[in-house]
Amino acid sequence: MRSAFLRTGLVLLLAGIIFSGCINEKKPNEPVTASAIPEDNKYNEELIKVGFAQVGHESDWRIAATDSAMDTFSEKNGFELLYVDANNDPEVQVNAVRSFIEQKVDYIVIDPIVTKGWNSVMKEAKEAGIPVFVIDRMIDCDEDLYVAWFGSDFKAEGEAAGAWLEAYLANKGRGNDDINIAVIAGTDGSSAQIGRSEGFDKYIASKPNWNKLDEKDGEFTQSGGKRVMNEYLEKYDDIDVIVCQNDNEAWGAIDAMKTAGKEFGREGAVIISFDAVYDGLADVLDGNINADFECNPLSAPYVADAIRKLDRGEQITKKINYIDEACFQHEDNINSIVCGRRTIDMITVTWDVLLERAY
Ligand code: GYE
Repeated sequence: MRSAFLRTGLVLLLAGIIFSGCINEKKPNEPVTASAIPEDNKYNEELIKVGFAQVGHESDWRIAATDSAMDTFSEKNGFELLYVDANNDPEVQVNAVRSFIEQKVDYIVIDPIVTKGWNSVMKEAKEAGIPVFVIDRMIDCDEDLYVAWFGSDFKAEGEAAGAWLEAYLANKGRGNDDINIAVIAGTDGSSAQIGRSEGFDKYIASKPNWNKLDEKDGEFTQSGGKRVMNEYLEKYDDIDVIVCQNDNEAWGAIDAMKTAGKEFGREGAVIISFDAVYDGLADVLDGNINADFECNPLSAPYVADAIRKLDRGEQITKKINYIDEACFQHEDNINSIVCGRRTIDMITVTWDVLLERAY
């Protein structure tokens, strides 16, 4: 968290501190039972036992997603939550799912760090008769091994960023200039990285005057973003656009630019970001980030609804479920962008927009 705007977002700040306090207190890989109910408590038997294998705690987006899951799968909502923070380690995450199977949970929820490596454990869950839900990042396994997925269309986010950049540069009279683009990617092999890169690369491929200098993994963290940006500043003299695949990486890139005395955002190199968390949008309002493409972290309530349906014996018919998202800009100069068959309104960030932010 880095913006001065936080001072005004007191409620959010307090919530964040309380929450991140909770997260930091436990060891990353240790399974945690969210509801402290004694084993022999009769009420416990009526709770729906859910095991959630979370990616880690790498970003503000992730903290918001975990917060939402803790809130949703709470005892007061009728759940007992077994929670594992995999600390960005795919092996830990697969083992967490195995431990949920051993503990005979009623349902498993996975936010897969990377798309690959899931078939065996997913088959084990199926054989044990435990329904699995996938959220946020996508999984690469046989579709009948999970009930449904809820999350964002990452490729569409990348395409929206490309369409915005095209419109923005045209608006500035730079539509035919040579444009050097450096990308700070998210965790290599995660569907969020794969989709955002694919979507944006489509635009790069269609513009002969856009040149992608580099794309390196910043692991979706502020420190990763800073490290990669420092490498780019050493290597390339002329960077026109920096694409950061999440807000934390954008903050890291901004740190590196400031230290190097380089201008960015409204004053210099265009900065594009994804997630649009509260602090990210505060930087859009400030003009440090030029445009931010939302990714909604609040998918847990959709899973809870689906679990309740299954519990009542109803069917879940829709396998792939996309959550709606918006696109934000600093300058009030682009009304809408066209992406394939979609027309998307650009929202210019104001104080009102910022204060309405749920995460
Ligand atoms: O963009 C990033 C997080 O999977 C969409 O993971 C998510 C990404 C999000 O750490 O901030």
